[in-house]
Amino acid sequence: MDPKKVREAYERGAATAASRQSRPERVMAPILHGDVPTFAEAPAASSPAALEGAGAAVVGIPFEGVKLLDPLTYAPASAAPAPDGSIYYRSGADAGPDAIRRHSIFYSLRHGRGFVPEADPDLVILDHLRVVDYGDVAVVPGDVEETFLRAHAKLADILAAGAVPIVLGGDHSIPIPVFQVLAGKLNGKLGIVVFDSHFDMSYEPKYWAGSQWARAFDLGVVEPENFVQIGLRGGRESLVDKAVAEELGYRYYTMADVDELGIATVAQEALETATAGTEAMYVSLDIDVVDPAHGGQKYPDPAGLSAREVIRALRILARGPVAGFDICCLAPRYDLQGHLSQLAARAALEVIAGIALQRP
Ligand SMILES: [Mn+2]
Repeated sequence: MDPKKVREAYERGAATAASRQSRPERVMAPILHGDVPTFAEAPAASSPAALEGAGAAVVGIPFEGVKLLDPLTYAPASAAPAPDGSIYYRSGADAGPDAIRRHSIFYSLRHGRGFVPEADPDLVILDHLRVVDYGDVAVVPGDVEETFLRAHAKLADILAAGAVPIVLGGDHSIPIPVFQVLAGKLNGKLGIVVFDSHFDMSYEPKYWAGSQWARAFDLGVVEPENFVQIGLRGGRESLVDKAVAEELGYRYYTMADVDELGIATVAQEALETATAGTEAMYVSLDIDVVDPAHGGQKYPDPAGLSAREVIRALRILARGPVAGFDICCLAPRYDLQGHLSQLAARAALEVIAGIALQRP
């Protein structure tokens, strides 16, 4: 066909459609990969140069972690069905970043430019902060060392641009590369606030969702007096972990403490603890701290924080010097209605709002 006639046919077709008031063109959301949009339709940053001027950079670390081979407690991620006798086989945190991004479309920055009235009645995130999505770390399932090397590289790009990493996990090993890279950039100390149902105070294995805080203390810039855990509960805590927590002497709040004091008091105290004499604060949200009524968890432990409590706590903490934030242990395969993924997207938005509020 004559190329000129091809073009004319297309133009006539478009004119006919326009006369019938059909939508003239599709607006494509920025797509990260497959059917996954960028976080809240923020621009995709596909190179370090594209991070320039960003105040917050979302990055996924879809790493399931390393499992211990005890069929009564944990099982290898690749084993399906669970081995005989397994009472605790749930996985799927590697699908967390995609699920959070899909649900974040509800908070598209194109919709209200990041208007978050609860954070502040006049807050419009994009008036203060450039938000970008730096994609995912190319994880290597089962190879924690290589995965963390790759994570280091992407996180270093984000910090070099002066942006705060908003990290979507992955299991609870994924804070390790984040605070390792952060520690290298700081002159002073780093405070850490952890939301979790569990102590996670193992010393070994080296890189594991359970020994991550030992690796934080190893850095030399995280002191127990600036370390806080919120939401511990249930009948699965380890006596060893408790003994270690008391040896270290850091402050932790069980759910019973939260009930007694109220989440606002707990969050305010945590902010003061994590920022006393420190240069910056890292916040880690293991989504299993939220009540499993929402579904979607690797390690559901009933009677956790409500959605309102976790958002309120993050709002208070995000007024502090947040240098990094992660959400981990979402298991989308158990999030049948998507409500926990939605809450995770909302949690990330709340932290970004707090960062925006501190910018001119
Ligand atoms: Mn946990």
